[in-house]
Parts: sequence; C-alpha cells; structure tokens
Amino acid sequence: MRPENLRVTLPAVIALGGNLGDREATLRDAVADLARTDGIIVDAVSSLYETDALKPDGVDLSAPAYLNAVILVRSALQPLELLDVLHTVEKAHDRVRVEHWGDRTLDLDIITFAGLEYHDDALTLPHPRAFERAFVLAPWHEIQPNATLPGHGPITPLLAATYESPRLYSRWER
Ligand code: A4P
Ligand code: MG
Repeated sequence: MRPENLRVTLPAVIALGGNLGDREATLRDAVADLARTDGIIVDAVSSLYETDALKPDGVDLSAPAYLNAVILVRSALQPLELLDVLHTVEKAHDRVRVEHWGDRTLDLDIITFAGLEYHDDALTLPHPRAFERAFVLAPWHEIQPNATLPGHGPITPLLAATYESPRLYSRWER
C-alpha cells in the first residue's frame, strides 16, 4: 500500500433492519453499499434474524416482521460522516420517514463507535436503545460474543435479559 493511502480507522458496530419490500435483498445490498464506501471496511456480518416489529407501545404482531443483522466495521470516517453515509444508503433503498418507529425498507443505526459516549441532536452513542434490544444484541453476539456496550457492560448478560427471541432466518454468504 502507498503511504498516502494509510488511514487510521476506528471500530464501529452497525445494526441493519427492515420490514418492507424484499427485506433480504435490501439488507444484502446495504452491506455491499457500505463495503464499497471509501473509508469503511466491513470485517464481519452476522446472520439475518427475523424479529417481531417493536413499536412504541410494544411488540406489534400485525406489522410485517423485520429482518435484522449487525456488521462490524472499521471506519476512517468521523461518526457524523458515517451517519451521513448510513442516511444516504437508507435513501437509496427508498426509506421514507412517516411514523416514529414505523415500518421501513431499511434502518441503519450506529450501535457503538470506538467506545465513545456522546450525545447531540443528530447522534447518540452508543445507540440509546441497543442495550435492551434482542434484535441488535443477538446478531451482534453471534459475531462478537465478548463485546461490551459502553455504559452497559458485556453484551452476553444484556442479551440474556431480553424477552424477545430473534429467529435465525439465513446465514450470511458472500
Ligand atoms: N440518531 C441518533 N443517534 C443515532 C445512532 N446512534 N444511529 C438520529 C443512527 N441514528 C441516530 O432515526 C432518527 C434520528 O436518530 C436520525 O435522524 C439520527 O440523526 P431514524 O432512523 O430517522 O428514525 P427511527 O429509526 O424511526 O427512529 P429511532 O428512534 O432511531 O428508532 P430506532 O431506535 O432505530 O428503532 N423492530 C424490530 N423488530 N427491528 C427493528 O430493527 N427498529 C425500530 C426503529 C423500531 N422497531 C424495530 C426495529
Ligand atoms: Mg434509526
């Protein structure tokens, strides 16, 4: 590699979810979009898990079920730049924002970034609801069982404390 191409990267965990359209194709395309983005290296991809839709009032079995996955990346981008990339990829997959926690083709969230604890209007790190979400913790645990969530500790007991059981939908094949 040429010296000018060396870039410092930091580890981040990204969660993917969607419950509209061809969910599997959308998630696979989104991972491919991120993997070819300059400044993002995808190190690991979890299996896809099917999960009941969580709405502000609780699990909604009348809503289409989600597929969820988690990826481990190294990012040469700053956290807000990474968030911009995620929003661009969401838009490319016809994400529309109508209802809070509403049905969507694609949601991309930064779960952790280099162990940072940070909050402003655009970004909260770690993701404020990740600690209690089986649809984040189960796929994350599959690919990084010793991970810890800043402010909350190891993810193994966090996952054990959740009520929902994500169902293995399909394994990741490149
Ligand atoms: N934002 C702040 N911090 C972050 C972060 N760490 N990562 C801001 C990503 N975004 C972050 O998000 C609203 C704003 O959050 C963004 O503009 C960004 O600046 P959004 O994607 O526009 O809206 P949202 O996703 O509907 O809202 P929210 O509150 O982020 O929802 P969640 O917590 O992402 O939950 N049920 C199942 N089974 N599986 C799911 O994946 N997802 C949700 C959405 C609800 N129910 C689900 C699932
Ligand atoms: Mg979101």
